[in-house]
Amino acid sequence: GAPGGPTLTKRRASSTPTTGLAFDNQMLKHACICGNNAIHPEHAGRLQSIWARLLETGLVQRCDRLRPRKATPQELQTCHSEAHALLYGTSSINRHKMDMSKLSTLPVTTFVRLPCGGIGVDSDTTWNEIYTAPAARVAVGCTVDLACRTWTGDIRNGFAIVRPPGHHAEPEQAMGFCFFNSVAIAARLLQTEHRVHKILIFDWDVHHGNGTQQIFYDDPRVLVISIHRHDDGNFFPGTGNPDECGSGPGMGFNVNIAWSGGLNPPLGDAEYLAAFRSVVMPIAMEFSPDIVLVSAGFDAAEGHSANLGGYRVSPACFGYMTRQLMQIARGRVVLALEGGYDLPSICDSAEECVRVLLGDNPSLISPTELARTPCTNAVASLQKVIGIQTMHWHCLQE
Ligand code: 6DK
Ligand code: ZN
Repeated sequence: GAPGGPTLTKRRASSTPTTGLAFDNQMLKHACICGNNAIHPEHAGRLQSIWARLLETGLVQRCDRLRPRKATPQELQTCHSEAHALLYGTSSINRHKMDMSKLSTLPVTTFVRLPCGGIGVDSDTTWNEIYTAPAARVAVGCTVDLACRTWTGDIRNGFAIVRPPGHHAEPEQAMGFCFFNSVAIAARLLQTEHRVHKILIFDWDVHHGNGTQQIFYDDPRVLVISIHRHDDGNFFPGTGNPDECGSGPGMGFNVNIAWSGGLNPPLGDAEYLAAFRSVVMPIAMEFSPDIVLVSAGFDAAEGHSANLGGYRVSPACFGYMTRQLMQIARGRVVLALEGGYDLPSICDSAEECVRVLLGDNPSLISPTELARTPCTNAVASLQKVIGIQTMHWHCLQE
């Protein structure tokens, strides 16, 4: 059961649980010291504009806002090494308190000086000496609390409006704007603190969630399904081939829907709807999870340049995917923001997802997209993943 105490900042008079939202200003302070948003697309304006949209549309007022908190070192260490948790969970101003001997176990991770004048793990993953560590820990804490409160029934479902993102973060590797894998940590804590048996992690960010895949690769209790632009390994991070399907007891519990064929044509709703109908929903329903966690990046949305996505998934389609996932696990669905860089587009998509979580009627997918035949490359990608997964899932047979 839920531990007592006033964890929800605003308790509703009605006893019906509603959608939980998590957001905190601490996550806005993580920024490269160069201050140039044009070269660092994962910037605070993303969260600011989404939150402003949810406020001005009256959606925040209809939700329960969780009190944000920083994840503890113990929580971070459910998916990361002690050295990794210590290095990225500590501001440089608090370094003197850190046990440096722990860091010697970390393989060659040092910060580099970037051409822009800032500091980073790599040129994508910038590090602010003061503000990155608390921001990354708040992002994890928000995601964990929404997942646990959804599980206990305090809230019906939830959306963590967080940054920095997490799905590229591996046990000992920060990369691709990510330091800690928030969604993976939430899943591990559901397993250990709440004895949740079966968890589905669905990742619709346009980039493959390599960190999440790696963390649960041999675990049959966490089904990881990622749908991403792959282009035969030529799109970041390069992993996520459909033949990566799990190992040992986890064999068949990792599903990669990997689009290839570049941007001719750019993929859109028709392809994502086909993936949902033929792969995602059949496998998800056969697995029958107790809860669904979504790595909800919006960079497959229209408005993203070729290097950051190049696809044109509509806000209505993100709402549709959310609604579909609410059909399983008794509606226990928690979204956590990952990527998404075109501000108008990510605001539209996030707004639509919150409306669907609240139970409002979803926007209609355009009739053209509904009628369109998925492009040849996409059909081939779906056939490939079905061919590989068919031995693991009855629903895919014949
Ligand atoms: N770098 C993510 O969206 C992160 O999956 C994607 C990271 C892409 C790294 C390679 C890349 C650029 C591009 C343009 C300008 C600067 C750097 F983790 C998520 F945020 F979710 O395209
Ligand atoms: Zn992404």
